Amino acid sequence: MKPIERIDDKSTPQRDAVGHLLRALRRTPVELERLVVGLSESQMRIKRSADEFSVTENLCHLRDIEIEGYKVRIERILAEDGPRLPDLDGGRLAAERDYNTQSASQALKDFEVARSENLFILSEIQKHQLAREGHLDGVGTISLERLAGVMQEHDEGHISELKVLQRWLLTNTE
Ligand code: NI
Repeated sequence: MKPIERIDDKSTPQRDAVGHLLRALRRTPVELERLVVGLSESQMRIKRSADEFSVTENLCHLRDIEIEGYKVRIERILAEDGPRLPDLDGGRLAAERDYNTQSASQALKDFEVARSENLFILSEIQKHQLAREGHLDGVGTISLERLAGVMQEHDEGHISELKVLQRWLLTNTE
């Protein structure tokens, strides 16, 4: 059966691409919840190796990047002309903030709130505002629309990592 899509008379190919992106961003919290179901708090803290994130570290990382990375970047691109946006070092934050001692379920809740706030802004702004740009360290000039693409790719990377980790935890630990 064909999925039912909302028909919008004013839709354009560009709007459709953005709509697709926003729907993907909206699915991430649901995917994450699905990936942690059945795992205990102690399983979620297990690291397969020193340089891989545990489930808890992944969730804390996604939360902080959403709040201190994407939320700040979206707001600054909208408020300033071509702001210079610093990169965030996820590995350093994980160590400094001792992610693995934090609550995974709280991190996921906080991520969900921040994600829905970001989606609210991205879905409410005018089409021309999606072309507004900032300069992201290590990436270069980036439009708001491209930033949403970067968010989606970042989600995708961590979801794939969590899928492998979840399978491994369910097979190798209790
Ligand atoms: Ni990351």
